[in-house]
Amino acid sequence: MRVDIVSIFPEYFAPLDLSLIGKARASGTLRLAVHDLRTWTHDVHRTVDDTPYGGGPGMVMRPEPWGEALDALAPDELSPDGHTLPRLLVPSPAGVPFTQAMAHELAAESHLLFACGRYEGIDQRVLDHAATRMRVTEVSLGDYVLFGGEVAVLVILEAVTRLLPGVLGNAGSLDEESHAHGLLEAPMYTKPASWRGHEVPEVLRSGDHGKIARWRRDEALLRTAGRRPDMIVALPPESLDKRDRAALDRGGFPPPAGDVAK
Ligand code: JAH
Repeated sequence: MRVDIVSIFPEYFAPLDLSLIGKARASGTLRLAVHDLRTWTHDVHRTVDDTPYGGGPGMVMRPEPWGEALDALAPDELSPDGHTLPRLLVPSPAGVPFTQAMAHELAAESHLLFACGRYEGIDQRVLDHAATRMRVTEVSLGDYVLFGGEVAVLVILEAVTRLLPGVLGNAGSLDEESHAHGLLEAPMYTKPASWRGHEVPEVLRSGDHGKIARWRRDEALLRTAGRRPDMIVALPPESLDKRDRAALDRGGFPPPAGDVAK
């Protein structure tokens, strides 16, 4: 997979040299380049922002440097290797929610291009113009505001690159993890069996794999019902069998109408 990132703070991406993402880069699984947006400015001050039309606080990123950056990194002509245009991703609090499903979708792309906004964001025409030539997705990690899109790109790339073939050593762990099955995971334990007066649940030490699987399923259901009732409601009804329903029942789910978490 090829990944290009455009930012006014390319130093933010130093962590991408580390750990498993660093290894994926070293092995050639991931071809990643970080670009300074100011490369595509032409004034002495290398200006990237200006005041917003219509007034209001803060500054908006000027369209011209972004236009040149996207022209350079997503050229109209097909490249010699015949690759298609990149998928442009723009982190924004106004984007569509980033999910594990979207991480899988992005892991199947051959080329991702990330545009990191700062200040109050990027002039909308940059995205509107780009959308006439390539797929553009404004993406949000959650309902909070950051200084800019850089940290969001680190998060998205971590979620995506760990899904690339050969990046995770233990492929089995990919389909058992939280969000793969629409439930939060049961708690995990390792040695020692007793630690500071807290014991590992007896069932996990029983060696009865059927009982362990059922216990983990019940814990996953109860945890999800308590912390993420929205995820229980979103489950396809046929994904819950009688024993699942009994577990949720014992956990007092669903709560009586009107009794919503504040
Ligand atoms: C803030 C550009 N949902 C997380 C998120 C993503 C991006 C931004 N904020 C929050 C952001 C300012 C400028 C992007």
